[in-house]
Parts: sequence; C-alpha cells; structure tokens
Amino acid sequence: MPERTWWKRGIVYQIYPRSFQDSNGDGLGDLEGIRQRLDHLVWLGVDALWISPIYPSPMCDGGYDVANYTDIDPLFGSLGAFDRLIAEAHRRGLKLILDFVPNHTSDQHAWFKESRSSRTNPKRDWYIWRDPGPDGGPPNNWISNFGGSAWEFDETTGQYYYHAFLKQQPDLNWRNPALRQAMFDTLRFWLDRGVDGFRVDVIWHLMKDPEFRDNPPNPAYAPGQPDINRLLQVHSADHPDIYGVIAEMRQVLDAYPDRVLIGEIYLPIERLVTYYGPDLTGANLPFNFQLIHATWRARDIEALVREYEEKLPEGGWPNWVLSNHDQPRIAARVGQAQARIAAMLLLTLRGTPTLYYGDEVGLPAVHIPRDRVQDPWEKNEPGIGIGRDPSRTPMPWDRTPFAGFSTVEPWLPLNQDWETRNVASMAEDPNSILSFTRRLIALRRERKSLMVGRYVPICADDAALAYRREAGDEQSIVALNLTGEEHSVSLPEHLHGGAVLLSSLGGREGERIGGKVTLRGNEGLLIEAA
Ligand code: TEU
Repeated sequence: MPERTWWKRGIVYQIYPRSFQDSNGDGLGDLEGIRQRLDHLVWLGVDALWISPIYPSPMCDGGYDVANYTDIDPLFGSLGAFDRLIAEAHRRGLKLILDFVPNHTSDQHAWFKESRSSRTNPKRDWYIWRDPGPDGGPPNNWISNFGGSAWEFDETTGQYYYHAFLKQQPDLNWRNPALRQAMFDTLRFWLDRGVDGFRVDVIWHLMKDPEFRDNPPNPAYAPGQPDINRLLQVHSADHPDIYGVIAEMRQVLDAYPDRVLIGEIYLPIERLVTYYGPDLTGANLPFNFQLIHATWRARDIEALVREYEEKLPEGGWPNWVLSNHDQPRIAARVGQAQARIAAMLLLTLRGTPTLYYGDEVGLPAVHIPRDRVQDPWEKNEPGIGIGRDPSRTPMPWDRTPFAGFSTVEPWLPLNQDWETRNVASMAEDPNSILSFTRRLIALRRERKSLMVGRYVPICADDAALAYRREAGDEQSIVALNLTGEEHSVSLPEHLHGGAVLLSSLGGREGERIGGKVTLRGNEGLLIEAA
C-alpha cells in the first residue's frame, strides 16, 4: 500500500540546530532546545524533523565537517540528550531524520589523522591521495566548491589530498571496501537508536572518475561568478558508479522497517531522476530543488512541474523544496506576498514537501554585519554575495528578550522585525503567514487528493497557473496568481461550481466558483471541486 508510507504522505521540517532553540544560555541552539519545541511541530502539523549535522566537529562548515560519526557535539548536547529527543519525538508521532555526511570528514577525524600519518598507514586509502602533477602542482584542475584548487599538499608524505569543499573537509575514498563498511556501520549505529532515515549530503559527489581526468572548461562561465563555475564537474561528480553505492546504502536502511533515504543532489531534472536508481534501488527521495532555482513566473513554474512529473521514473515518488540552509530563503527571493503563494505551491503539488524552519513565519534574509559573518564560504570568496548566514538566523519564538530563542545574544542576529515576526505573535493573528501555512497543512492532511492524488495541469499564462489534484472522486483545484495585479483564470466545464476552501488573502472561504475564477493580486485559492 504505497500511500501508507509515511515519507510519501508526510511533511518534512528541516531544523538548522544552531538556530532553533538554545536551552543552556550559550547563544547556540541545541538538542534539548529542539526537544522543548517539539510541540510547535505537532501544532504546525508536520510529520518528520530533519536535523542538520549534530556530530562532534571543529565547525569549520557548520558541522558538515564531521570529526566523529557516532557521537554528539557537546555544543548540541550528548547521546543521552539525543535519546531523549528521539523518544519524545516518537511519542508525539514525529519521525526523526539525521543528516549523513559521507563525502568527506573533518581533517580532525581520527581516520584522517591516521591516513595522513604515512603512505603505508592502513587508512591511507580511505582518503584520496595523489602525487603532484608533472609541474609539481596539483594532480588535476578540479576546483573546490568553496573556491581555489580542490587539492591540498601535505608536507608529511609529499602528496596532495582531495577536498571538494574546504581543505578541512578531505574527501573519503568510497572505492575502498573497508571504508564503505565502516560508513555503513555508522548508519547502523543511528538506525539502532531509532533514527527514521537520513538526508545524505552531496550524495552525487561520492564517486569520482577513477583516472582523475581534468574537468572541461565551462563555456557559460563569466568572470565575477563563483570560482566553482569555471569548470564543469564532469569527472568529479555524478559518476555512474554512484548507483551501486546508493543501492548498498539502501540495503543497510531497508534491513530496518520504514526508513527513508533522501539524497542531496544539485543536478538538472533529467540527471536528478536517475538517482531513484535502477528499479528504484536508489534514493527514496532525490531532493528536487527546481523551485529554488525557478524564475518566479507562472508559465515557467508550470513547465518545470510538468517536466518533472513527466520525467519521474515509474513508481518514483516526487518531492519539493523551497528553501534550505544553503540558499536564500523563499521570502527573500519572492517577497512576503508571494511567499504565501510559494507555500501553497509547496503544500499542494504532488510529492513530499520539505519545509525549512522559519519559512512558516516568513523569515526574510537577515542582514549580517561583516564582523559577524560565520559562513566559511563567504569568508573564502567574500563579496560575491553567496554567504549562507542570512538563511541560518535564530528562530523568533515570542516577544521576550532575544525572541525566546536564547537568554543571551544569539550566534547570528535575529530578524530585525522579530518583535512582530515571531511564532507567538503570528499564531494569534488569523491573517498571518503562520496561520495560513498551518491551515494549508491541515487541509493537506484532511484531503487525500492533496496528499497522494494525481497532478493534472489546468492552465498557465503570464500571470497565473492552475492545476487540480485528484484521488478517487475527491478533487482539489489550486489557482495561483504570481503577480500583484488582479487576474482571472478559466476552468473547464466539469470543474465549475466548486467552493473555496482557502484563500492566501483570507475572506473567501465557502464562496462558489463558476467557470471563471477571479484572483486578487498575490492571491492563491484552494477550491473543493463540486
Ligand atoms: O551542500 C552541498 C552543495 O552543493 C553546496 O555547496 C551548495 O551548492 C552551496 O551551499 C550553495 O548553495 C552541502 C551542505 O548542504 C552544505 O551546507 C555544506 O557546506 C556542503 O554540503 C559540504 O558538506
């Protein structure tokens, strides 16, 4: 019974743990803080929480530089705190998903310390070591995602090691069988503790060209773009050998009931969908970031939804994402008025939505003064406006000092309007984006058509798009105005006579809809077909 699967029916909520709730007064969020806020997730109506990395780490990349895969960083708590969190989440019917970072470790991981100690160390081959190129420089032209060469020379043994991200994040060698087994054991460690699944960091990077050939220049590169765009990542990522690795990962998860594997993949649709794997042996949900990169125009959105729906493999379950800790938030990209339209899209398209903490209150891009920048990427390539801190700011909970997030100055500034843009204030206001999002989630849970129904496009023009969702004899119609001007859409005859269930601007619930639906500027409607 596929519709019974929790990760197909449910909504995933991403928590950036430094910014959700501080419980010990150090200005940083922690696991105990998340535990204290579980009731918010239940109240909002989501089904699972995914927590960005919480493992011991020197925190060069916000914890995506893991020094030990099977423990908790003291900043966030302890294994005891983790066990309490997962027990209480489960008691409330919430699933818990961890971030798994298998492409690289921290250079402070015991494995890397051993690996770099000598060329004959048994763990030497757990990482990627190469002799210098013919000119004594790096072995090839591969570039780090955070700028500069992806190769770092190590004096001790006279070789370079490869790092697709920071030099403090050496890449693991997934072609080494012992490394593979050690990584699978770390998965089992968490599965045995009851974890319901993993979001796998840069899963498409794990396997690289075994010959380490140069990447070709990118013909679309223009000066001023981030360094990483200079070359196409043809040989350094998205290698066909990846499918075998993911299938093995799936086998580890599938030995436990009801687990989910979500893959982080930044690729165009036709490549992305291959990550479901042959016969769906790949990721259960290869993250679909199309809406993050989309131009905010009705025709473009309709086209990308259609393309995705068409290219999904048989049985592959779709998913949608609007924001995450790496990207500008949705409200920053499209503005507050359209953020509601975006929420409506996210929660009414076919597939599992992932909601980023803070988007439910419409968190904007928070200005970060230069002396408070934390993101190593921004520090490496300053000035090109790609720092990720503006999307990682503390959750504003209420009107008490520091917005109820902490009792001291938080690690990153709060949104300037936190005294009004916070959970407690907005929960009291029936017209807030928070109340709207919550209502939308409730309708999604009530309506089978929205949760698991077919997606059928109705129309799209320069201003608006409309589609319907259908399950058995239940139909839901969604009509979205992506502009600030009033606009009408026509419905085919068999859809006349429905009633409005929800308007993003409020005030029309119960209104009967004829053949022509008039949308106010920035209005989205959810309609129950007659
Ligand atoms: O992100 C992978 C990734 O592709 C990012 O480099 C992304 O392109 C960039 O942040 C701009 O959007 C993952 C994590 O989500 C990110 O936080 C880590 O820094 C990175 O992996 C390395 O682990």
